[in-house]
Amino acid sequence: MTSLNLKTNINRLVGEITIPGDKSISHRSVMFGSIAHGETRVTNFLPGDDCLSTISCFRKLGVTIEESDNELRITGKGFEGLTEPEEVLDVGNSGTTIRLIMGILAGRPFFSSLIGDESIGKRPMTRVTVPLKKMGAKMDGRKDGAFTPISIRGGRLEPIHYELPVASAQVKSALILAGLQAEGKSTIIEQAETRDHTERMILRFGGKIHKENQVITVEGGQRLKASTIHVPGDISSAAFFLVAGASIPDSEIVLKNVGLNPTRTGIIEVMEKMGANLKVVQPDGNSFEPSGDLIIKTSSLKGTIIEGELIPKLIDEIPIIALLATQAEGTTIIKDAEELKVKETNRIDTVVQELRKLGASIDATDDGMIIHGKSNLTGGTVSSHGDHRIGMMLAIAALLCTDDVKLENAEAISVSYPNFFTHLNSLI
Ligand code: SPQ
Repeated sequence: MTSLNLKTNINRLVGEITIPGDKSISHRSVMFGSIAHGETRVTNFLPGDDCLSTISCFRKLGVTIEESDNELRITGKGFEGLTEPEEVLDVGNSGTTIRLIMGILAGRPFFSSLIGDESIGKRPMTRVTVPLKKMGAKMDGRKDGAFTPISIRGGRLEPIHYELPVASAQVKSALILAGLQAEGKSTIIEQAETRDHTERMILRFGGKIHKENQVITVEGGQRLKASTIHVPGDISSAAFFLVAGASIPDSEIVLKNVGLNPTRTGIIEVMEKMGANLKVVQPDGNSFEPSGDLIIKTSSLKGTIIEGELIPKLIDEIPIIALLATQAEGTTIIKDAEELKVKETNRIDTVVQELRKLGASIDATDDGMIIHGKSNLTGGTVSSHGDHRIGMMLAIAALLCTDDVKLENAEAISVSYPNFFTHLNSLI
């Protein structure tokens, strides 16, 4: 457990950062590279702990993955090239790895078992195991299949017609990956649009998938072909610097190479509504995943309401948006976000608990939080609770604090942003 004394009382942040690769797209590039035929090359892959767990799982499934400084080379032999693992597959802290890999393993004619860390052991898996079992996979786990360890004996799959009970890109993706192996056409209906990186990957790897009004259809038995993937920067990582730049006086930060997939840009929408001085420059809408640069300057902010269909488009940014709201005039209400309770931590509780320690006026509700601004933040000892996004939010909060701040469990940050502190220090 690493404790860090954080930088506090910062009165200016200036500079340029190239945002590291998107975590969701990095995971999927390894998965699709592994189930496609031929050599896939991936540049700007995120070397965070979560994505390294995905590489390790696919190596145990018999896939050759070579890493050099700037590139991953994955030799895929199709779904049928995956082989029975001799060891347990350890997903570490990564919900994306475990839920998506279940969709792949459900259709493979062999036995596999999945474990993860303490946090993964508390995250619900029934949302994936129930529909996959309906398709014909044999799966089990602790508490009737709800929690890790999970065992899978995959095989022949029936297609599924399924209305997702939660707005979750991970559940949707697991069913699409199983649907690609089923005998016939599967239909998956989303209740709210969630990140669509899996759908975009299928097209990039030469496959077909159809989407209309949140109804997705995918045919089984498609042969995917290797591709080249350039992973754009992660908007969820950029979010920490957007909030820092908007809240700290005399600041101007340029964030290069940020993914601007419209299913992920909810934070831009909210910050604009709050009055942020934020510009999107040089957007490249032609790549399979759009990207561009962002410029954020010190802003005079006002409170807002964040709810409904916007929530899945900024779900991972809510901890840092809560901090932003402490620096806005008036009240901010976040609702319809009960999914926060089943992330790496219960992010409603951890955000409220830790920001209160620093002097914020914030209350938890059943499905979100209410924040009263503008607060002067003081100091204290805070903890990431092992959650990377809580750790980074607290490091940005410290910049605004007048007294000393110590962060416990700081090592969690390497899950999604290993060089976070190098980038932050370069702006001070
Ligand atoms: O992978 P993991 O641990 O679930 O990561 C998180 C995060 O904050 O990085 C959530 F805790 O992001 C999820 C996100 O919340 C990544 C993801 C994806 O890549 O498909 C989808 C979202 O989860 P969900 O449950 O809504 O599908």
